[in-house]
Amino acid sequence: MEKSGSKTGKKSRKRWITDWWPNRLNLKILRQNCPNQNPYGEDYDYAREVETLDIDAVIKDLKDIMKNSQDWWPADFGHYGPLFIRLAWHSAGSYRIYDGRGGARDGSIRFPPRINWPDNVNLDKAIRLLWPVKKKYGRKLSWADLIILAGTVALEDMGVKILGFALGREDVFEPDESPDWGPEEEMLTAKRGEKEKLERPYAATEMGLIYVNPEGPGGNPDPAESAKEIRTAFARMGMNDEETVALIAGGHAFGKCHGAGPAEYLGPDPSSSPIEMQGLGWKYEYKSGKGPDTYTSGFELIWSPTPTKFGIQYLHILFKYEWELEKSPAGKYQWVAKDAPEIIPDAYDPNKKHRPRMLTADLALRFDPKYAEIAKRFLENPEEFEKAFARAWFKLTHRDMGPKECYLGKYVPKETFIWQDPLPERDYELIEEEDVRYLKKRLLEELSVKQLVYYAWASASTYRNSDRKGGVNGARIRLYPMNEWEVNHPEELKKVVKVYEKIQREFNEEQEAKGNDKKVSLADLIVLGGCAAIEEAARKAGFSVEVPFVAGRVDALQEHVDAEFYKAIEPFADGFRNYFRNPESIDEADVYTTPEYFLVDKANLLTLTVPEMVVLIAGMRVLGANYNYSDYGVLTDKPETLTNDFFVNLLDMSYEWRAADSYRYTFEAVDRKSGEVRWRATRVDLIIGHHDELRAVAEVYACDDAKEKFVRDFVSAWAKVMHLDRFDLW
Ligand code: HEB
Repeated sequence: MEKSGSKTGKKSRKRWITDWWPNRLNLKILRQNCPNQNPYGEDYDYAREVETLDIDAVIKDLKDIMKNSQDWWPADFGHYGPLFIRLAWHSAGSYRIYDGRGGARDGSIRFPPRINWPDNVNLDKAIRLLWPVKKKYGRKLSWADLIILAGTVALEDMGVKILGFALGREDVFEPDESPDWGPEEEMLTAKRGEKEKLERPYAATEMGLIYVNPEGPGGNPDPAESAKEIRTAFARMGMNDEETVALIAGGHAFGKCHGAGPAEYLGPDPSSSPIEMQGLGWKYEYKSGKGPDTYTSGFELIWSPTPTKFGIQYLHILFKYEWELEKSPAGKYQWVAKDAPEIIPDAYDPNKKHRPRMLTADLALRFDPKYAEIAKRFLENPEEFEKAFARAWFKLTHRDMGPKECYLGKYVPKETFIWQDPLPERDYELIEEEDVRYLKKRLLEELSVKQLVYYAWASASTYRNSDRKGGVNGARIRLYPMNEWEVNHPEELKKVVKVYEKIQREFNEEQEAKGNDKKVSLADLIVLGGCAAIEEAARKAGFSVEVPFVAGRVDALQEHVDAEFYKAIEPFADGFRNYFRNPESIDEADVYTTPEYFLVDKANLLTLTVPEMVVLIAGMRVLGANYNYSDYGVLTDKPETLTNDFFVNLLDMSYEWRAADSYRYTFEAVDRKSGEVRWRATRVDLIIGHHDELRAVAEVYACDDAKEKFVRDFVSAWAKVMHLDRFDLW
């Protein structure tokens, strides 16, 4: 057998299971970053470690290294600040609101695919320049925090009055494979035509970019068209026009673009570079290949006469001159200011001066009427501009960290932002054991098991660990826009909420009458309803269990809800409730469009393991908590009873399953003997019998000795989901 890279020069590559069966549902995303793979060990607690960090010492060290140019990668203008800002921005800027993935919180810009993206050329150098700082602070300072801190300190060092900074981003030790970044076979696909452009859910407009092509859409230097792309890309990042203009104009106040020579001298990305490069990539074999001879993006330009000092020079120049299309030494379209004097310094030669230059994407801020209006306002009001930039930068770099409770360190800003999912402060006593018992009884008197389970799940399962947003706390489900989400049965929801509110009111009034300061929140009540229903359903199955419950949730008001955000993320699939909005879109040849793919995707966002996912599906089905309370997958004759019937009947060979619609979304089980239709189910149900690994789990729970195990495991998986957003309990 030939080994890869053998002396004959012939390369044979191993084939992986995903190569042979590309449409096999991949469960690997539920098994990532296992605690035993963390070299710091299983009881490493980053939050505790970073609390003891001397952040002022780190800031001082950062300011020193920023101005200490290294021969192996010299600093333009003697300052690494602009490079560090670009690093932080590219670390944070891959975040997309759609699923909360990407972003800076886990430091995964250090790993493929992100480190290899064409957009991230030479950020490997930026990370290496930070190594001495990382080395000095070790376990107390994650790369993820260090990268964002470096960019933020750079801004401050170059004159921006920043808003603050929060620590608390814990590193991963393997790349997160859950974000679907788009097809990874080819980068910069827009060149192949309109159709190839990345669609939702992807944040970028082209593969390999974190936002847009700087040269213009697909390399076409049209500023107005570029503006459209920027608007789309930044909206997917959750940024409005004002934030977008502030970020670009603020960011490009600094630094330069690098494209000193032709692209063909540029070596491969870090992962494809030879072993002696030790993780660095993009070796540039043109002249010295560094300093004045650097190739990063292939553009060669400097925006501002003061590239290491914050200000409105960029905006001033943008509007002052007419712009002429030219090509960079690397042959890329860029713009030069017509009839402008040479007012721009050189990055290395004090005797050299340049004319101002811009990217097509920069001119978008002038040639798009909406952007132009904002940009001019900023130009005329420099203080407003600085404030808007600082706010947008803070949001950009913190929005994937979750609520303020997750922020650590002494520089956390006092101000609260709507995108942090703020909650009011609790100013009453918590309910106690006897209240819990009483309230559970009340809930069961007024609502059915399936209703209680449905709405507890509907509330809690909005949580996504990617950006720690959503969850049951705040009882936002009763507020706009979640109260209008199709998956929440808006009409039914209204009625159910009234019942919860009635029970809440009665209880709280009674407490007040007794002179107690005790209250129950709607959010706690919703969770308690789930507990009561599951305990009741387990009792009916012959098991006595208590579903773990920790009181302490509060109720948000409408003003606490980031309505625009929650409107944008309305789910179109929730396999746990057998909900899938567009069966027509199912393409079995492309696993990424199937309901079962989105089931695993959601399980990942809920931090579930494979067994937890499987056991939850089975439990939710027998409890009847389906969308529209349909009977899909309710493979039991005793609904609302917590039996392992789902597994038993799914694996029962007396039935034969057949597709029941042309989309192959729903199926029927026919009794092999009588020919009668016995059950109905969806792809999400059947995948559990089809997929080898899921079936292996299902077999465990279908066994005669697993009835109680099923109940216990369901209860603990359920309780986990109900408490995912309880950052106060960490
Ligand atoms: Fe930027 C740079 C593009 C946004 C910041 N940028 C750069 C470059 C390019 C770009 C091409 C060059 C690179 C090299 O080196 O060559 N951007 C861009 C675009 C956009 C942006 C297209 C969208 C529209 N930026 C941005 C933002 C920020 C920034 C938002 C922040 C905030 N950048 C930046 C900086 C720099 C850049 C700082 C510089 C770097 C150096 O100097 O190194």
